[in-house]
Amino acid sequence: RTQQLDGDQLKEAEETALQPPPMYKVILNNDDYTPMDFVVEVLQRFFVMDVDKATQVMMAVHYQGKGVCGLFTAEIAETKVAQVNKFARMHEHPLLCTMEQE
Ligand code: TYC
Repeated sequence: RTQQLDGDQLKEAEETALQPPPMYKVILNNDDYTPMDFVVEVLQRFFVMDVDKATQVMMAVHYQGKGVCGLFTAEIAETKVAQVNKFARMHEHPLLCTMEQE
């Protein structure tokens, strides 16, 4: 349903429309059990990294505890998190993917 806006509300809506959308970091978390090769495959499959880049990110997560896989709008970040966690569970690995606002 169309809503009537007064002058201030219109100005606010116009300003909001000009703002870039909030961005979310998709985070991969380290654990002691998920095989390194599986993490590399996940990064290639869901974050379109080549094997060298995926290996770099995987090792950074392994040594630092967590790492950023990419920066996305809310809906895309939520989809990536759900896809990675589903894929990990399907293969019975504890790999955990999360997101946080930038
Ligand atoms: N720490 C795991 C191992 O030694 C590898 C690993 C890396 C797991 C990154 C999760 O997000 C992760 N097999």
